[in-house]
Amino acid sequence: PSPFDWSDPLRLDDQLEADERALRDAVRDYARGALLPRVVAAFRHGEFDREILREMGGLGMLGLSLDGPGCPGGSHVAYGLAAREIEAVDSGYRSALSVQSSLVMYPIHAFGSQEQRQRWLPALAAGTAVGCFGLTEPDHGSDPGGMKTRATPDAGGWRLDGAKTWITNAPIADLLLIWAKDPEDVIRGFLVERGANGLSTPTIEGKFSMRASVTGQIVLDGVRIDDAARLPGVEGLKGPFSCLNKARYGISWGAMGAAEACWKAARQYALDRTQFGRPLAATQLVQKKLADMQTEIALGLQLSLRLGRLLDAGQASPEMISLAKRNATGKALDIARAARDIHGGNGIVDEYHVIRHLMNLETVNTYEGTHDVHALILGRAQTGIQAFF
Ligand code: TGC
Ligand code: FAD
Repeated sequence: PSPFDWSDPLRLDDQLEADERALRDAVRDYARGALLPRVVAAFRHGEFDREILREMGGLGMLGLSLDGPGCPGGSHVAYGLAAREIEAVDSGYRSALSVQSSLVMYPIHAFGSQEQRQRWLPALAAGTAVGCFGLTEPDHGSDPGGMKTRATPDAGGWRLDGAKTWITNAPIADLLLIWAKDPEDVIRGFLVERGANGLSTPTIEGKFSMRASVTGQIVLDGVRIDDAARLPGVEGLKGPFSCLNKARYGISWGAMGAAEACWKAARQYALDRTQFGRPLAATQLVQKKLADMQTEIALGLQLSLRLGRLLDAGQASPEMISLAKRNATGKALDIARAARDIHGGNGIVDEYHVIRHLMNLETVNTYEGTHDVHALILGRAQTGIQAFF
């Protein structure tokens, strides 16, 4: 038999370990069996079911690459494979996985005290506690270093004042990781719990993208916390950026998962739909579009796998992650658009899924560093010239 499989042209499957394949298959069964049947209604009505985090926790998907208390202790590659399967259903569900794992559990694991690890990691890994990551502010998105949120020493603890926006899961989070500047302008991380006086988390309404994910603001109006709620192990921008490295890596797999879903839907549609007396798939223009999708996805997945292996070996750099995040999200957006086009008018209906992926990928291309910000990171790394300002 030919070694060529159209759906896995570069034989990614052969490059995985047996436990990685098993994890991938379990997540795929869950995503297709439990998430796909509810996503159309969730997106239509703009609802995120927090039960999903408990389900992910039950399958050992939260904090997958961490070995802290209650954590599964898998590889970065396993985490990426999970992100790919979940995002093949919806980027919003993968967002929940990314935020909980990379943006909340990872910093507690890497920079938290023993008490913080013991208290939060088991509950976050089980999905019984929901976390969120507050970095972006209304006036500081791509330049988080300019943040205005303040942490002021107050009777042995801290007082937090400021506002965060565009925060995934803020309205439902039990634990809010807030990045704020101290009086010396040093950025520090603080673990704020739901119920704190002066804390509110209004939902952002009117989104046309990521509707199956809840997004909100975080308003901190003199929120008082103990010093024990400060992450002791890190200060400066490298705190939040270290978390972003992990999440951006996962997104590189996830965006390819969404792209694969669009590609396969477009291929099937083109085989089934007849115009001018023959299937759309029998036309040269459509075959070229399918070949482009297949090529970019095969290359993108190889890139993510290579990066995952380097991360597992402790040899990856932020620039490699920028390259992968930027490539995957930009290419996935192009693929989703072409897949929508192949579906004709049906392509704009949610039951065909591609328009939902397309709208979600607009966010994925923007968050965690926009497509252009990652170009500037790569441009700086190869020219030595800072072009942000
Ligand atoms: P710069 O001067 O470059 O660096 C400041 C300090 O940070 C260190 N650093 C990093 N450390 C670890 N990993 C990285 N990737 C790092 N990048 C920088 C750097 O070494 C330096 O340390 P030190 O000790 O020398 O002070 O900082 P800059 O202010 O010039 O940064 C520029 C830029 C554009 C690279 C950066 O600001 C950036 O990446 N902007 C994009 C912002 C962003 O990605 N926001 C994401 C918000 S979270 C989110 O979107 C979650 S969505 C999740 C979901 O729902 O899935
Ligand atoms: P801006 O920074 O204002 O950028 C606008 C445009 O200007 C972009 O095209 C950008 O590329 C361009 N631009 C900016 N600077 C430059 C420059 N120097 N040179 C050239 N072009 C430039 N944040 C969190 O902290 N936590 C979360 O959980 C979170 N979840 C999110 C969920 C959703 C659904 C969305 C949409 C966003 C989320 N974000 C989150 C915020 C996200 O990270 C920011 O939207 C992103 O970093 C971009 O910031 P901005 O929206 O302020 O855009």
